[in-house]
Amino acid sequence: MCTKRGALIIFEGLDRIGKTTQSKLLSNYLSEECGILCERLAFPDRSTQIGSLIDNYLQRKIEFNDHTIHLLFSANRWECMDSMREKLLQGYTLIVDRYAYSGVAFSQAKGLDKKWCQSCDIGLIKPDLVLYFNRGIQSNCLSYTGDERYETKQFQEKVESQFEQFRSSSHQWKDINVINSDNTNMRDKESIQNEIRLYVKESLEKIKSNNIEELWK
Ligand code: NYM
Repeated sequence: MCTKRGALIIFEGLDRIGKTTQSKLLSNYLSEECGILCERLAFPDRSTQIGSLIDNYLQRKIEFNDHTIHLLFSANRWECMDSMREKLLQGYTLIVDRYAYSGVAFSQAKGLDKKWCQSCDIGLIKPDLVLYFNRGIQSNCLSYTGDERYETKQFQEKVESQFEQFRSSSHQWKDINVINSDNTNMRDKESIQNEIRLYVKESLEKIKSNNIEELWK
């Protein structure tokens, strides 16, 4: 029997911008209302041994230098590639909270070289769709009071300007504006979800073969 492969759909953006809520809503919608095989994952995947090192680093329990932690984030993606490829070929659509774009944007915000950052993730599975949660650079609607590393307003602004570089670099990249047009409030969850569903539908329809491409090649 010939099964069409699933799609790789990535949610990207700053911390606390609503990616997790929206990716869960999408995953439930696809599996429960559309009957589409679907799984949701997140990077970092804190359940693996490498993920546990990353978790300890983010919680400030251990230290790594910036290059080392970048490599660990990348390794954490690579260790999942075989099972992700297998799932896609079985027909599962994978909804993934963060991917290599976060890897590059967060490390570049710390001053690491872009080419070096990207090189570690060359050859990962190429996404069919990247939904970038965008707040508009001027908005103050998000507040950062978290305890994890990186959760400060100042650092998030640096990350945001690094994310910008990807926006026009790929036709799989779609901006989801999470702030209302008056720039004062978050848009309601339903309208964001409806916009996401349209992009996802379009992306699923475009998959015509089982071919899986490689990222940044
Ligand atoms: N992060 C995430 C990175 O710095 N590099 C990466 O490659 C990835 C995938 O980890 N602040 C950062 C972004 C977040 C933090 O992610 C934890 P989350 O989605 O809050 O679990």
